[in-house]
Amino acid sequence: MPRRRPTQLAQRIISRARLCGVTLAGIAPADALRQSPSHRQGEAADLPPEARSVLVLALAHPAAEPALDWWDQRPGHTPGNRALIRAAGELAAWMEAELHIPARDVPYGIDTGGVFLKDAAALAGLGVIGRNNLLVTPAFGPRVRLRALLLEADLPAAPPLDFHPCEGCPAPCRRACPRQAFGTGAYRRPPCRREMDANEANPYRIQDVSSLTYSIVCVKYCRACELACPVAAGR
Ligand code: B12
Ligand code: SF4
Ligand code: SF4
Repeated sequence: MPRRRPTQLAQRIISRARLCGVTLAGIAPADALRQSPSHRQGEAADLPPEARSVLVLALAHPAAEPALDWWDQRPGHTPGNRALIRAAGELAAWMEAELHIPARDVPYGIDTGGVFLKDAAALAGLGVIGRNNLLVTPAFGPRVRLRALLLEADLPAAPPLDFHPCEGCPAPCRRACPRQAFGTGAYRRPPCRREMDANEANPYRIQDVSSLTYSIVCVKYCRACELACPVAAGR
């Protein structure tokens, strides 16, 4: 294979990610993630030393397709996350075979070796952290879900994003919260967690599209702070 400049290589990887079905992709240096606000808190395991770059994948979860987000007991848990896992697997295989870059899909949970995906996505230039405490992207607002791959290759950092959606916004995201999780200003986890517990206590039964004979039980977790954000809400 002829040697490519890192920028060309990064563009090629991002284009391939879109072919694998993700909506957005971006690359951040692993060292920047090691130093990010959430990773500095020390709740997560250190990134493995061989990781040099982080490829972040985002899948749009528009309000018109709520089922992408419904949580069930099957592997991957939501249709959107299963699509992201599939895309990450295909990309890792392609990178190893075509580019000879070792790539590792990162688990979702922080306690199982995952990374802080919003930090990674902000550093990869996909969006900014909004006043709803979520990644807000220019093209899909906060209505995206994330996954990451660790790459053993140095790739160029994304340029800083000139995007300031919360400036001057009256923050409908914060007023929409049914538990006043933003009552003191910053996001607080305990009230939000109480809402998630209430959602789990009220599961829904839906038809399994892959088999007309079974129905599955799923949880529709609260998305009020996400759906209330006007950024790209028409998509
Ligand atoms: C644990 C978890 C939860 C817990 C606790 C959430 C929390 N924030 O504490 C519970 C169950 C309550 C929860 C709720 C929700 N979650 Co959640 N959650 C996670 C998980 C697994 C880890 C997040 C975490 O622990 N963060 C650490 C805490 C301490 O930090 P934090 O509150 O996020 O705030 C940090 C950042 O904002 C960062 N930061 C702030 N400014 C800046 C600027 C820059 C430049 C950088 C780099 C960083 C940065 O610093 C802060 C302090 O560390 C991630 C997946 C993952 N592996 O990352 C999904 C994740 C964050 N959740 C997600 C979502 C969508 C939700 C919900 C809407 C529920 C739902 N329907 O899915 C709500 C939204 C709540 C909210 N407004 O924040 C998405 C976010 C997508 C997006 N657009 O941002 C993620 C990424 C999962 C996914 N499928 O993609 N979640
Ligand atoms: S509703 Fe406004 S303040 Fe809230 S995240 Fe969206 S742009 Fe920012
Ligand atoms: S997910 Fe629901 S409960 Fe949690 S902060 Fe957002 S609006 Fe509030």
